[in-house]
Amino acid sequence: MFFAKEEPFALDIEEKTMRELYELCGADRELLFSPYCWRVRLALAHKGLDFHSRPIRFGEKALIEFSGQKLVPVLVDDGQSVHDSLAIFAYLDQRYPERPLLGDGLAAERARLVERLSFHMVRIPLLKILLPRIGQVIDPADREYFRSSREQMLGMRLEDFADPQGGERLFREGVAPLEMWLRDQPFLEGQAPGACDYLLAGMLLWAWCLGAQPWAEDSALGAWFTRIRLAYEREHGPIRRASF
Ligand SMILES: N[C@@H](CCC(=O)N[C@@H](CS)C(=O)NCC(=O)O)C(=O)O
Repeated sequence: MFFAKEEPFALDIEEKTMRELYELCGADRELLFSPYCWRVRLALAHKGLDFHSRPIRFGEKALIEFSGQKLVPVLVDDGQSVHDSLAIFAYLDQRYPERPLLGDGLAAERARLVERLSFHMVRIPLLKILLPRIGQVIDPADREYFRSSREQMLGMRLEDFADPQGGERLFREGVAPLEMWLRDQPFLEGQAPGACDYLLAGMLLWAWCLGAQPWAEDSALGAWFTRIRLAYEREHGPIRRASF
C-alpha cells in the first residue's frame, strides 16, 4: 500500500468494477494531465482503492452529463457520482474511513485553505508555463474550444498570459515557504502524507506529465514530489509523460 504500514484492503473483482474515475486525457488517451484528476488518483492510491479509468477528452464531456456538471474528475462509486477533487476526498473519507485523507472538521477546513493557497501560489504560475504544452497534447479537434474557454476564463489571449520564464520565477517564489517546511519533515502533513500533500502533488504532476519540472530535483520540494510519485508508480506503473 501507498505509504501505510498495513496491507492493502483485499478488494474483490466486484468491488473494483463498481468504481470508475472519469478523467481528462490528451489526444493520447494515456496522457492524463489534469491536476484535479491526479489528486483523486493519489487519494485513491492512499486508500488502497482500485478503479477503472474512463479517460475523456474535452470534446467528450457528454460522457459525464450524468454527473449534472461539466468538469472532471468524476468518481462513480457504488452507483454514486461525486465530482470536485476536494468533495471526492471528503466522500472517500466518509465511505472508507480507514487511512483518512482530510480527517476531522478542522483538518478538512485547513485542507481547504491549502487548496485556495495552492490555486494562486502554484496553479497560476504553472499555467503560465504549461499553456503552450497543453495546446500541443490535446486532440486537435479540441483546440478551438480550449482556446476560447481559457481566454474567457483568463480575460485575455492565451499568448498574452503564457509566459514560461515568468511562470518559473513565480513558481519558485510561490513554493519558497513549502521548501522550508519540507526541510523539516518528509511530508506537508508530517511523517505521512495526507490531503494537503495530494492537493499540491496533483498540481506538480500536471507539470510533470507535460514534461515540465520547474523545481530542482535536489530541493526539499523535489525530493518530496519524487517520493510521492515513485510510491504511486511502484503500485500503479509508470506515469505517461509527454516529451517536447
Ligand atoms: N474544482 C474542481 C475543478 C475541476 C476542473 O477544473 N477540471 C477541469 C480539468 S483540469 C475540467 O474538467 N475542464 C473541462 C473544461 O474546461 O471543459 C476540482 O477540484 O475537481
